[in-house]
Amino acid sequence: MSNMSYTNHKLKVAARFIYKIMNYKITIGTVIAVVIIAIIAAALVFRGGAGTGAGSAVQQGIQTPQGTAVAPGASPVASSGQVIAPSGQPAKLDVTPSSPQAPQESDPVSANGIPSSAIKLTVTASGWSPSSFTVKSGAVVTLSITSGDSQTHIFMMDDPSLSALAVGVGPGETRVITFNAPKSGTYGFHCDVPGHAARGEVGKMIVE
Ligand SMILES: [Cu+2]
Repeated sequence: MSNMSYTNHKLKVAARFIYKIMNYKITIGTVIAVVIIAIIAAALVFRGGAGTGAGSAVQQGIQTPQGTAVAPGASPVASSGQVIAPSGQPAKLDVTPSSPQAPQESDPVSANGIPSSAIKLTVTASGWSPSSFTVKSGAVVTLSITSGDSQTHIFMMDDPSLSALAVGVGPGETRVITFNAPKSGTYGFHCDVPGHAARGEVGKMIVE
């Protein structure tokens, strides 16, 4: 073996070795890339479930054994159109808010997580907007309550027969509540934070 061919041979071995290493690196790189893509995909799916997907979940509704809820934490509506309380029974409106017999307020929802079916009420120190809304007796009603300023507000119906319909929101927060509208009549509501109703945070629900 001449010196030249020996060097050639060494180069070939080295080239083969580098090729193998590169191949190996490509393989590792590919695996890492696949893992990273999988993690990103999983994160997107997870975020979708909690955030943007809540929007699509709202469109489709959140399926529960009792029925479909418009937002996480809100009471589901059975196929019969009856809002179901955590007790498993039809939600009652003359009970303590958030009690097992009451329709439940949702977890905070993002602006684009507000169900399209909701009647959207915003409250600030200037009052409720809108300050009145109309629904049909027995109909499934979803109210979204938004604090439009840097204060905490509490939506509450005036009439004790609707005591369960209370929703508290922190500054800038939105929550929803779904219930079956009571018998026809005009029902006042107010903000239950001391002093807020007196400064004009009042409105009315008209049930036809
Ligand atoms: Cu208030």
